[in-house]
Amino acid sequence: PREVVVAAAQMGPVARDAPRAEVVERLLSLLRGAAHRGAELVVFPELALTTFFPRYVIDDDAELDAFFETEMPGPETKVLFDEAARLGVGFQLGYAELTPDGHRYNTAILVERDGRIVSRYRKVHVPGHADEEPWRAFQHLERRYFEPGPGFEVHEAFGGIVGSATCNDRRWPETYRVLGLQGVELVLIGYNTPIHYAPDPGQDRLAGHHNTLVMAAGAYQNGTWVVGVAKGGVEEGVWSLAESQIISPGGEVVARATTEDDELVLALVDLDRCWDYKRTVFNFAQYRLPDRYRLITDL
Ligand code: CDT
Repeated sequence: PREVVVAAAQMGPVARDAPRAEVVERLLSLLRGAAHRGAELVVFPELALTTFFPRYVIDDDAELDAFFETEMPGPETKVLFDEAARLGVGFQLGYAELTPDGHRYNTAILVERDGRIVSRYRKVHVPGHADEEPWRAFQHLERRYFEPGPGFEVHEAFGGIVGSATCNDRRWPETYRVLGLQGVELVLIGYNTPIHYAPDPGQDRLAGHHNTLVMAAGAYQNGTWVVGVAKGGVEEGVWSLAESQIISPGGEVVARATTEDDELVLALVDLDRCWDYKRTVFNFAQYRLPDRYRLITDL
């Protein structure tokens, strides 16, 4: 079997003024713990290096830029790349990316066990709002700070076919289906999900339910493993969902976090199990009828 031990490296809160070096130290500790337990791939959350800064209105460019990385690895993150390569462990890391030509993305980079950068995914579904909305208890200004990325790609890595998605992407069936159509076997998803949803607080009590619901559906309907990794807990007064989890192609949660802190959630992921579904009930070539789906397949 094509087996890979995967660790979801959940993080607790990161303070607004936390120095990068201190956060990287936490990532190193998770990385070493995961390697010690046999992990070959460690998945860190969305925007793992900083607090979830879209909750703030930031007008000062220098202040905003301090939350962004202009190179990866950069001076503060190189130690993580070096240690991972030394341990022979790959990883996915979410961070805010500022490109040389001034574009800003909510990005996740995938790094192989030998330190090679496999892919750089830029979040497609950018949620929230662009202008300050003072009636909210806290802001969700991702649409002020990030452009949508170009789309979903898969890559051969860790002995299988791997794709990435970020937070809000996981709520959209198109995310998994576009990856599924490229044969994805392992989808890696970091998230920061405030439990309070200001436009409709009635949804708050369902935050955990929706998290598992969408990832399990995406896994099953496309015959793929899904790894969901939170930055959770109460960060600068805002409570975010933890509940990191690893979900099989049958849609079952096989491992799940039990805290809202830095915590490793490990599973032995058998990539061959994807084909139980990909060659039967979800054999796309045999059963999909795209011409009946015109409304979603034609722009
Ligand atoms: N980071 C991120 O994308 N968070 C959103 C918050 C809610 S907007 C519906 C999420 O989908 O979890």
